[in-house]
Amino acid sequence: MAEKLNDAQIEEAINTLSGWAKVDGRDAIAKTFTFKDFNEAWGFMSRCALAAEQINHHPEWFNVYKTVEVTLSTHDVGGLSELDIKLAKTMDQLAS
Ligand code: H2B
Repeated sequence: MAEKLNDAQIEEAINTLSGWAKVDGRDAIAKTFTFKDFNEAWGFMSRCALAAEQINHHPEWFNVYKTVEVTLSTHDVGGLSELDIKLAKTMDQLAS
């Protein structure tokens, strides 16, 4: 079972990420990815879905045309865990 990160750990983890920010009023992080078109956005989502399945940790996301709004949180612990940080890094790699 993943362990819930405390505030100091969250702060430290966010500093290792690019473009991710804490969500107001919730233990979660979010980032909006913008692509050239729907094809690229969907390709990104497909690659992320496979990566998410591999680590059994899944994003909350919302897609409109070429933008993908992603929120990461660990539902099992009611907050953020290392799994969110790991998935955020993987998504950044898959977007570039
Ligand atoms: N994804 C996320 N984001 N948080 C979780 O707590 C979580 C998950 N738990 N994917 C996993 C699946 C769990 O529900 C299953 C039973 O392993």
